[in-house]
Amino acid sequence: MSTVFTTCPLCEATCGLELTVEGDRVTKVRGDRDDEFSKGFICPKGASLGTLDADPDRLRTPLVKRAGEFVETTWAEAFAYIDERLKDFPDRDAVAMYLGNPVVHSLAGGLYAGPLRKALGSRNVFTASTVDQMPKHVQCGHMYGSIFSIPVPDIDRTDFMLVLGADPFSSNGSLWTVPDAPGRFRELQRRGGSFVVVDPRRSRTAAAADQHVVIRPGTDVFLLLALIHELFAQDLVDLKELADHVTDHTPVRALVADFGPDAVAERTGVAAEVIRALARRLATADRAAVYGRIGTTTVEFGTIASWAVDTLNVLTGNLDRPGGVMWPLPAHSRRGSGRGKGFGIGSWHSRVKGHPEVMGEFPAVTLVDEIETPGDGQVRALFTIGGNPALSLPNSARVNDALASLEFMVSVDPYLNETTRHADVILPTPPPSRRAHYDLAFFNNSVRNVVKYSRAPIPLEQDRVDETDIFFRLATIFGGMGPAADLDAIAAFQLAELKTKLGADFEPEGETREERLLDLKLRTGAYGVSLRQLLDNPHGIDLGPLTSRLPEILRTASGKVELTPQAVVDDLPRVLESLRTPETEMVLVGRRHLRTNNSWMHNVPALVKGRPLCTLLVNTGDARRIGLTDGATARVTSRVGKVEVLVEVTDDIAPGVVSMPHGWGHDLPGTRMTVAREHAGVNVNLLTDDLRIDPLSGTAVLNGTRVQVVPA
Ligand SMILES: Nc1nc2c(c(=O)[nH]1)N[C@H]1C(S)=C(S)[C@@H](COP(=O)(O)OP(=O)(O)OC[C@H]3O[C@@H](n4cnc5c(=O)[nH]c(N)nc54)[C@H](O)[C@@H]3O)O[C@H]1N2
Ligand SMILES: Nc1nc2c(c(=O)[nH]1)N[C@H]1C(S)=C(S)[C@@H](COP(=O)(O)OP(=O)(O)OC[C@H]3O[C@@H](n4cnc5c(=O)[nH]c(N)nc54)[C@H](O)[C@@H]3O)O[C@H]1N2
Ligand code: SF4
Ligand SMILES: [Mo]
Repeated sequence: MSTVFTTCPLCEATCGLELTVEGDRVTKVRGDRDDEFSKGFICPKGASLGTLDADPDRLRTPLVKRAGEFVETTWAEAFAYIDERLKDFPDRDAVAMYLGNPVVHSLAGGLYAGPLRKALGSRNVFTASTVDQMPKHVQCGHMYGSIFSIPVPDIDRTDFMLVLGADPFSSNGSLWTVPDAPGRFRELQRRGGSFVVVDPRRSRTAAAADQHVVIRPGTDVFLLLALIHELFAQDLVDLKELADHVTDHTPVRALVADFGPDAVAERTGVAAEVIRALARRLATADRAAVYGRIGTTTVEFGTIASWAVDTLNVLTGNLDRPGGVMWPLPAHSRRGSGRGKGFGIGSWHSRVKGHPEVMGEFPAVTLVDEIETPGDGQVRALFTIGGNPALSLPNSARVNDALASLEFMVSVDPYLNETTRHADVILPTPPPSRRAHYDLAFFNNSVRNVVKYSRAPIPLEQDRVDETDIFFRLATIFGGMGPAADLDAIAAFQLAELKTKLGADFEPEGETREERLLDLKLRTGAYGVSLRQLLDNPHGIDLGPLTSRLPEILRTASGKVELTPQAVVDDLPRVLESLRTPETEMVLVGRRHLRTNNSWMHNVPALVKGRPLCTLLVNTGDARRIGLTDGATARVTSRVGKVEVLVEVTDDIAPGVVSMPHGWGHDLPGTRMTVAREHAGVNVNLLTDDLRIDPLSGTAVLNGTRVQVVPA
């Protein structure tokens, strides 16, 4: 029996875990009380890591489909088969790739997702970002010149937080790495601060807040613009030390002129007086932070709403200031020069609908168009990497049909699920206990500068292949090097190149290719820490509170924060037009539960036990009017589809709004997820509309879907 420390890869909170390992099994999981960052915090998902890890449905061996049936094969055969089949698709745009959420949670994704995309060389790359946070990347690209420069609330030092469309008490934070978010919010209140939550639902976070502002879904953009309006109207604009680093802020006043509190009150459902008071509270707090998440990004005006969030932070002088919103500085990164080329989209366009490329990818909703539409460049083959588009993309019925029509499909995924059942080859990834961990993505979003590395708690079995090697192998196959290239030789060559580029005069150390790469990045990084130091500190190293990074962080051509990007200015008339269009229908929104993780953790018994989690929340008054009772079944219809779902009647949801979580609907044929099948639930994305997107970012509108609800 041994005790091993690692980081939980299941959500963005990056909690330290203490694992008890007996033989090849994790027999106990606890929060690591000595973890420098999470200090022992753990949630039910992390606590179930041992069961998840040992899930008997988890695939161990590659599967290949022969005459419609999956059969086991060896790794060498699987890779050789993929290499062979790819020869049928000389036009690289015919081969698409979809990268899902777990890719950002692994060392494999962090180091090799980029090279993998590049090696494929197809314009048809899609990721879960365009059903999620892409508006935030685009906004930060426009304002700061870099899509990854997303400022995060400095919750431990703030006095006031305004939270819109996020439920960190359930999601544990997103684009915001904040282990024990509930504890930090409570600590904020204990030291005399407060927080306000804007949400159509009384979420767990809203319930704990000092004030819950109930809003009509999809209308945060109007509320945010009205708050900006009020800062000017009440003479509350004060950029403080920011003034030198921001382009002229005075034009903003005219941009929001039509969005006064009285103009937006009816459409948002938020009284004008509430908006005025909120603006004053935000501006008069010593240190304040505005934070928006899913409810502000997967909506019609996601990019404008995201711009408005940070514009509020700028106009109150809270950007880049302790207690405001700040940029972390990860140990594997370096400081910048403060200037760059800026950001743009549309270097190329999608074949069928002409969508501009954003961050080198197309909107996930248009993957189906590219598969369905014949002609030159039609997508006929697909690689899904850690993604479940069959459940996670809007208009799932259409997605499923499209996946079924592909000539060739490969999935890098540990499960035979709703998506991978369509694959010709499944390459299974090892469980969390068998892999090394370093958070290349989330150290970029964390509320303190921290760094931690852990080796695989249990060594990988001989007959298995690490996900890093799967990615690397696929990249070499895409690159035309065949199914058996010498990965070590290629890695050594690449490491040498990078060494020269970074001007390193030392030999990177480590047991694996990935360790040597990390060591190089770390030792040439901002703090000069080494892999060796991280190995000596299994609970992580605290590099201190966030510090100001202006102007060094900027990559704009002007060397300033661009407060009025042209793309935003050009889209505002569309926002105004929408404000003037009344919206009276019933609308559907999403939610998350502490015990879920998108579509793929419903196979863990402890996480799905008890009352069903996949229910339709209906307001008490609406239920009475429609004739629905608690526990009844409702039929919900939208433009794209129809589902029947269990009803939960509650006052926690606003009138005129219904809420349903995503990631359910596990009753499809041909999958191998025993527990999930028993708790199948219903796929909400049979209702969400693939034709509705935020055009500035290509992001799907998943909140605010118009629906009709009747008893089934
Ligand atoms: N209606 C509605 N739809 C939504 C959302 C919503 O709020 N409402 N949310 C959206 C958001 S924010 C997101 S991020 C997407 C998620 O969309 P996806 O990323 O497409 O879906 P996930 O459910 O996260 O599926 C993850 C897949 O990765 C596999 N997997 C698990 N661990 C690993 C691993 O270590 N390696 C690899 N290679 N694979 C692994 C799982 O088996 C599963 O197949 O869903 C989006 N869809
Ligand atoms: N437990 C758990 N944690 C997760 C996940 C999970 O599936 N389960 N998924 C992970 C992923 S991939 C992501 S992206 C993050 C997301 O993290 P969060 O954004 O915190 O996600 P949610 O918990 O869905 O919270 C969104 C809230 O927005 C509200 N909402 C919906 N529409 C609107 C609107 O138009 N306006 C406003 N103001 N509010 C609205 C919903 O009622 C809900 O309370 O969570 C991550 N963490
Ligand atoms: S909060 Fe997230 S990182 Fe922490 S234990 Fe839970 S799932 Fe893991
Ligand atoms: Mo997400």
